[in-house]
Amino acid sequence: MVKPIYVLNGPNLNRLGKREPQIYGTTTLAEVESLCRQAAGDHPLVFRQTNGEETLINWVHEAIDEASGIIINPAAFTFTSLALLDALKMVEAPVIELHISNIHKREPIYHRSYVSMRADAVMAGLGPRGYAHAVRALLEMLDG
Ligand code: CA2
Repeated sequence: MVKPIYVLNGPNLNRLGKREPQIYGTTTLAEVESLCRQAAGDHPLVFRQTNGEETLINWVHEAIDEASGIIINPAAFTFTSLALLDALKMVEAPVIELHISNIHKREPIYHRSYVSMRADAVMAGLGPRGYAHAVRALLEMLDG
């Protein structure tokens, strides 16, 4: 049985498309999910968002056994959560860290990502369509 790709989203991303469109665009998270499903084609995909650190960590634990790979936009937990980094270190499958905005173009507090210390690839600044690119990239990593 083919294991699904897990696309996990952190805090405040449920508000995507509803504020700060100059940074994050006008695409909603529901539309991002559709873009991901289109890009995944027949490959199964689990798409989730939470505002809670504990929930995000529990989903990473679930993905250890259940996922073929993870695309994660940890939002603010990127810069704060050693617990999330520790959970991701337990994952053997490929992990792509994704940000809608280019975090390196922003204030210095957005420059140090704990998650990047585990991620196999980091994508930032491609807007909401970056998710579709990330799904295609992950499928290539799984094929290769
Ligand atoms: O660019 C990204 O994808 C971010 O991970 C989004 C996070 C931010 O903390 C990171 O620095 C970069 C969350 C931003 C706040 O949430 C919003 C959601 C929708 C619209 C505006 C803000």
